[in-house]
Amino acid sequence: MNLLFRHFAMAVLSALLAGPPVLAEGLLQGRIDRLKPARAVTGTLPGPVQVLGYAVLSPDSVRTPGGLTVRPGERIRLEVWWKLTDRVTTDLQGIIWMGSAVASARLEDESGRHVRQWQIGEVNRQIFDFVVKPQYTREAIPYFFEPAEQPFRIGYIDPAGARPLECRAGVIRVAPEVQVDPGALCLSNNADISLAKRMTGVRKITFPEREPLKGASAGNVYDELTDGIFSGSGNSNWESVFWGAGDRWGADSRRILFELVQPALIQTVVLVSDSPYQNFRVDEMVVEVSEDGVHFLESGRYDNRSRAQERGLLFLTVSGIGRKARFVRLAIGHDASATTLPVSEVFLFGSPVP
Ligand SMILES: [Ca+2]
Repeated sequence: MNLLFRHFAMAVLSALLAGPPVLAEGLLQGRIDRLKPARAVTGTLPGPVQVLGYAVLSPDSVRTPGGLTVRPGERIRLEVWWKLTDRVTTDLQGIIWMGSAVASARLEDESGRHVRQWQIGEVNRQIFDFVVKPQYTREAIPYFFEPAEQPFRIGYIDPAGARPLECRAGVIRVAPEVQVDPGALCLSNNADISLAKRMTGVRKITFPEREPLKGASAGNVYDELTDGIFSGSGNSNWESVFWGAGDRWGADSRRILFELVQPALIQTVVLVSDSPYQNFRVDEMVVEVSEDGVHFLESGRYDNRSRAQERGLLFLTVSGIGRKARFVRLAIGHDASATTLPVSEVFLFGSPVP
């Protein structure tokens, strides 16, 4: 056991023992061992139950130098440590919030003893199954290169009052929703990408057949595609361009053409569509590349039907393209139930070819 951990374990142990000892020594050692991956939370609130800490238990996750990393959409087990500090007479409901995802269960220990049956000072853990779903905002923009720590909250409510009595923040290290090769650059120079990872690789954006409409806060339909997902208003739907539905899939009327400054090896294309309503969304994308602007070659197709069931930011992604191009053309489509195709942003990733 390394010294630092021993220090941490002793600190946790003294926190657990703040009340009268309630556990046999062997049991306690077992609990301390279970706390190895835990992150402690500090401070107290007036509620009768405190959150001491939590641990992420996820067999499918990978350990990276920065810590345990989970993937968006992954179902993980979150272990929460509760401590009863005052008498509880009603049912309480433990809750985990992350973005728009919520996991909730009656607050109880592992053997099913409800918090009403606990002794004051007692510490227990409870496991929540939980889907990792980051919620993106102007303050928490999507990322493509490295994992990032995403906040979540642990708390509980009194079902009668429906009022959170306790709420604590934690973080989970979450891999990018779309992972881009760390060696690539953002050729489309999108404002959401750090300056070190982007360049002015696009000379001109055009709409070969028909310009889209402007969203409520869009400056113009060209800049809107690269000025940031939440730029200006902070509302990713207002910061979009729109096409109406009604054209058959395969029609050429909703295409976006990027002319690059110089040839580049195109790796990944991401089109971000904000879908606040079921009928506002883009379902399909075809990526074509060309060296001369005349002969185009289909290089990938996004067609994930399950996206039709999801709201929020949809990332239509084609990766592993690996083709040299001076022109990249995207055609977008929808299935029968969509009426409006919003495009918030388009990211082109790759490397310039000298
Ligand atoms: Ca935008």
